[in-house]
Amino acid sequence: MFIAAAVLIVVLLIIGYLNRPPPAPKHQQELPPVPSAAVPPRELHVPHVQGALKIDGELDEPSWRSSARAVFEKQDGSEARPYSDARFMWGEGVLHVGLYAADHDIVSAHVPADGPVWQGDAFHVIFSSRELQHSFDIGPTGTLTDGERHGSGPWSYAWQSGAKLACDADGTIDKPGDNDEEWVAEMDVPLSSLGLEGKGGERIGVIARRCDVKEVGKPSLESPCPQTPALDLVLAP
Ligand SMILES: [Ca+2]
Ligand SMILES: [Ca+2]
Ligand SMILES: [Ca+2]
Repeated sequence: MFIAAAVLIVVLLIIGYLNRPPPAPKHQQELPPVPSAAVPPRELHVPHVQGALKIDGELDEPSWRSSARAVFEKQDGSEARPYSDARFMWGEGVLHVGLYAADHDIVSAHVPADGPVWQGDAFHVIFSSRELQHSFDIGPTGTLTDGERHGSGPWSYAWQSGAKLACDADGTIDKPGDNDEEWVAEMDVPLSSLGLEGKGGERIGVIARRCDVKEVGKPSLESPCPQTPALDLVLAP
């Protein structure tokens, strides 16, 4: 009788182990802190794009010069080194996002879209509106992992934003010791995927982090990763 009960307990423990929830992705555990009410998000007016953009990872269209810009900071509020910034424009139902990362040693995670791209060098951009968050994790080879979550629930990477992304690197990705320069992401996010209609005066919260690793899967060189202030994007009329 005792042996049968012991066997039953072991079987139940094994079933419980096999059915355990998967571990939370690394970046879910390291999400930027939700800004406290004492620090209101910084309002950033997002201008309308002038002329067409070629989504090629080069922010060389003249319109990018007048985009809204936020510089990444260390935890003490000083400008992060290596330098990185996030740029925003909008128009024709799309939010244009430019991400610039100075980087001497560019490392990619070698994962497919919607994989753990944050194991390599990556940007993590999180848009928030009420109880809904949308994340865009971007690696230097142009891999996008986009996800959605309700409140503080789990991220669903089955969610597809329909964003168009291109990255460009000045340097050699995954070849250390040859002094790379920078990598840049240029992305068009459909405003409808963020719950916006694409009208002047609409707002959405955003915060972006940039993590710089020396090797795939290793912790970021700077912890916590530099990030922009919490921003409240306002679409200019
Ligand atoms: Ca371009
Ligand atoms: Ca996805
Ligand atoms: Ca290199």
